[in-house]
Amino acid sequence: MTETPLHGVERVRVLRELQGWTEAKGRDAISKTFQFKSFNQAWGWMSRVALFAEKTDHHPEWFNVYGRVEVTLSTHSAGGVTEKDIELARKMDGYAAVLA
Ligand code: H2B
Repeated sequence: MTETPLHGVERVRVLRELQGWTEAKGRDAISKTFQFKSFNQAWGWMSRVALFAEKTDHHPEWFNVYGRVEVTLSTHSAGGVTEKDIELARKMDGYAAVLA
């Protein structure tokens, strides 16, 4: 998997394929706010994501309040958004879809 930051047409295309992900404000990253029905559901989802993040050695920045989880993804070592972030975003969406 390449660590080249995605820009331009390629970046627009991958963002469009994802659901609800937008450009983060003020930095080179993507963001999404997930809303779950309870803290229990949010934490369960975060646990699944955490195991995937450890396995792939690629970790989210996130902020949780009860059922809400605000997520920002970027590849720190690359200074931007790479395929690794897109892979993690897809995984997050997939795990959330199971709970919806
Ligand atoms: N996560 C993210 N989002 N970006 C990174 O550059 C990164 C990471 N680097 N997780 C990894 C861990 C690195 O710090 C370790 C040492 O491999």
